[in-house]
Amino acid sequence: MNMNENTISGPATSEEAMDLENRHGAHNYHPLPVVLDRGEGVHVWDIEGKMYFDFLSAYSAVNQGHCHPSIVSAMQKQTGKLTLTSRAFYASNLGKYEQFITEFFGYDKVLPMNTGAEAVETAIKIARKWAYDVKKVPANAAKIITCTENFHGRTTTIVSFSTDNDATGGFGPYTPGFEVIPYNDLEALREAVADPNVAGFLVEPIQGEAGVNVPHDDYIREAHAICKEANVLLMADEVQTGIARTGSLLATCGNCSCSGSCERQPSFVKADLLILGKALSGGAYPVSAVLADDAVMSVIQPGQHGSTFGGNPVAAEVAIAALSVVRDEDLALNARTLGQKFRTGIEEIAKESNLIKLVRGRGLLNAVIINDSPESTTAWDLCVSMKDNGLLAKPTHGNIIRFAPPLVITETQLEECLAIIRKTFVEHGK
Ligand code: IF1
Repeated sequence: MNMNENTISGPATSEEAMDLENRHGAHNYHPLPVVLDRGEGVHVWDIEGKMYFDFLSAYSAVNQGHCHPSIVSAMQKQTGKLTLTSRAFYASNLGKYEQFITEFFGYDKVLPMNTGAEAVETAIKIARKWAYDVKKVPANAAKIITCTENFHGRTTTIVSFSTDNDATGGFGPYTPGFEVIPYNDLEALREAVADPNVAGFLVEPIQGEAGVNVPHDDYIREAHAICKEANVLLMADEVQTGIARTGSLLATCGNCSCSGSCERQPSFVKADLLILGKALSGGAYPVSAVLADDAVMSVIQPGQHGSTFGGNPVAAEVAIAALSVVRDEDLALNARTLGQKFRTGIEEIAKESNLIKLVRGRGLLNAVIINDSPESTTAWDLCVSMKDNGLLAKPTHGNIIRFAPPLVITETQLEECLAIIRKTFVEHGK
């Protein structure tokens, strides 16, 4: 390969691309054997030009569809003007973005970051600082309650409270100050927050990685009440469930500015710390954020937190465009309507295929539990067969397949996808 050329010619085939990744990349993933080269809306194409329906959406980062034209054009326009200033100086469009996103979700302030894990780490720091400065918890004694089967990212502090040995094993020593309680268990939460040193309760409104674990309808609302009673911050990790994925703007769904077409989720609450990422940029750029009202966010003073790229000019324009798409195309309504159709369609297929144990989810965040042991390769084999039939999905844990298409999917496309899933499962089950 001639390194003098200003562009390195890429691999000509999928095989070559997989070989290059295998030889030169860390082996921290086990991807499905498909090499994606282009994306548009709900479709992606591999190097050979084969088209697929994308039913992973980059783990709910591409809610607005691949390469949404208004997000791409906002990004292209800003990239040619000013990409990065650092926060050492003001930037002409950061305040505009901060006003847009805080009004969009109904909070006083936003702290802009880049990845979901960074936003979770930011929320942990804010909650701890609030505990010391406001709740008067003794120094270094603040505790944060989290849940079994949580997934909040992969930093060493975050994996310190993971209950998944793959995520946490071999990365000690672990960060102290976290207590794990069973998910969807209000009594356990009530007991845990009785400790006066508890700063916050960090929770996913629906556990994505755990296999789209949907708690009972009033879990988040009741949890919020318990936290309020105990002077504990509710820290909602909506990195995966937020931005219309579950059929409303937020799975916790506080006071937001969605067009009002979304029915209020049963757990209609406003988290004290709202953690966003992924689809905040429509998958075009790493953008994450933590939102809070002044009583909480004011504990952070200059020099106490930040990041080089946090709130950069490109992120600001991309996020405004991405959120505008969610509002203008009413993606929450589409997710709720077609999500119900998806679950009904899977239940119909389950009548013909003994491979389906159950389907669960909310909006267009769904998972199918496969009727085989978590140690079996059935879920993986089904995903490889669906790939051959033109639909990309991936198992989350062992025998659970997550289905999460871009929220711009149409009813006709959904029916086409259900036909592919049916064909694959019925053929596989023979
Ligand atoms: C991978 C999982 C999903 C998240 C929630 C924070 C983050 C995530 C609720 C961190 C990220 C991603 C990470 C990605 C795969 C994907 C994932 F399988 F890892 F667990 F979606 F379920 N909170 N989830 O889901 O955000 O730092 O990644 O921007 O690590 O392979 P991030």
